[in-house]
Amino acid sequence: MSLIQDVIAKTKEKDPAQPEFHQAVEEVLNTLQPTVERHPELVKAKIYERIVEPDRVVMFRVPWMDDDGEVHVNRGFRVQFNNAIGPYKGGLRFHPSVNLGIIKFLGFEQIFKNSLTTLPMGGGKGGSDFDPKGKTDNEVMNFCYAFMRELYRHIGPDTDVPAGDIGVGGREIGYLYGYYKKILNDHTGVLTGKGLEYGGSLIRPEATGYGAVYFAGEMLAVRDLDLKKKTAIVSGSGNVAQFTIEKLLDLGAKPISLSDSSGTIIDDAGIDRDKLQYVMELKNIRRGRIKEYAEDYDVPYYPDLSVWDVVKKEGVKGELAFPSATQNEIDAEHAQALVDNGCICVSEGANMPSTQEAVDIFQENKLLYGPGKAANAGGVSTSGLEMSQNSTRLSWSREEVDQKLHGIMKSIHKTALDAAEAYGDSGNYVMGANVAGFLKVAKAMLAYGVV
Ligand code: NDP
Ligand code: 2IT
Repeated sequence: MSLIQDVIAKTKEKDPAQPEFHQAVEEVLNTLQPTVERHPELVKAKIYERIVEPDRVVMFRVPWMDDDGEVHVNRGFRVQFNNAIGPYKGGLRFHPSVNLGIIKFLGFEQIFKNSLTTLPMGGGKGGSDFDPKGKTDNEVMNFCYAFMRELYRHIGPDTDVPAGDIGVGGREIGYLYGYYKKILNDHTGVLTGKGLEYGGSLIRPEATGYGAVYFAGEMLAVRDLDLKKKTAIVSGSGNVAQFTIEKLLDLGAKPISLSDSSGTIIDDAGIDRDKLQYVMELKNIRRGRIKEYAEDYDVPYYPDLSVWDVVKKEGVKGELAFPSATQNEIDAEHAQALVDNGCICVSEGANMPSTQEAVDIFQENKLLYGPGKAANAGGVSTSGLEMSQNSTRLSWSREEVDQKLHGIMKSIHKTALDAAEAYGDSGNYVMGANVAGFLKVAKAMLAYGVV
């Protein structure tokens, strides 16, 4: 058995109940064979065996009380995966589906994503199986305080800097940061995605969605194409989906879809700025369901179907796809439907939204396919810029941050393309992103010796 296959097999054997983590490890390692051949020093130092093992896993009990005085117990996680090139960095996800395997997959992906950003950040991820849906602000606050009551001892501005992910946005970061500051009496850059009044960065809320669109623009430019007048299929309706739509509108594309875990809307006339404003109010303030969009704008609503189910069922056409909800939302049949309906470019706002079979179909059909760890790296990149501003106690203008974000996305695109070329699979962004992200971390690990 080859080294790579051996590491994959052992990873599965050790933690058999972590399918998402296995999928992420397989996806990365299966592209790293050329590095095994060219870098015997990495093989000798057992870097491949070491990189799939987190530096540290923290799991904890989170007891909290709801508004009726009932006690609940959730589980909290922080996986500090690798800090070879900088402090652990990565989001917190609050969603009922969260378990150790999901946090490990996200933390593992984050190592390579953060390496690609050009900024000094290691990989980590955390979260809880807490479901913020249907909870009052007071209950969310109680939960965030209870979560931070344990997490605070494991993080720090030079140790580990969490941020948002699914179910963790500005409101949650405010409560988490407020409690950290209270108990430590430190006003420091320990979380990113903070409000502007207390150390946040302009453009951080926008960054993941904007970045995914910038990345699509870079991929299209390779074939002398651009975003103008292209129809874009977007999934989700949260932070990433909203700002993907905003940047698509800025650059002249036509977004036509949105979803949440209850269903999907398709708006053939296009989601314009007024409708986007409505969605932001609906989702961020009223915390309502996307079904209301269909009722208020008289467009079709598909209950219990994902955007990609609807693409398959109704033959929805669009040149661009921006999966921006969750992992494994696009399977092989969805991918084939996208190809059949004229899709030429997929830029992943979500983490691992396409199954391996779906990725194979995109690549066999020569789509421009930007994997999440490259395409959605704008979010964590801007978190890195927030850390820099906090360290220097300065804040940069919107234009400055946006320009840096755009520059980083261009650099990630070029780095991935160059590595794909150099390691023998020209145009393969998956392989290029994995190889480039891996080599930087691997060389740092090598420099430290066996530690
Ligand atoms: P939000 O919580 O703001 O929004 C998530 C959206 O996806 C909601 O519309 C939600 O619907 C939907 N969704 C979540 N889980 C599921 C599910 N299991 N099935 C169907 N729909 C689901 O999260 P974000 O927009 O921040 O995150 C979206 C994706 O982007 C995630 O994969 C995340 O890891 C990734 N990402 C986020 C970054 C960030 O900076 N926020 C950075 C890089 C990647 P509902 O409201 O019904 O739950
Ligand atoms: O998946 C991700 O990159 C994020 N959720 C953002 C992490 C961060 O630290 O900003």
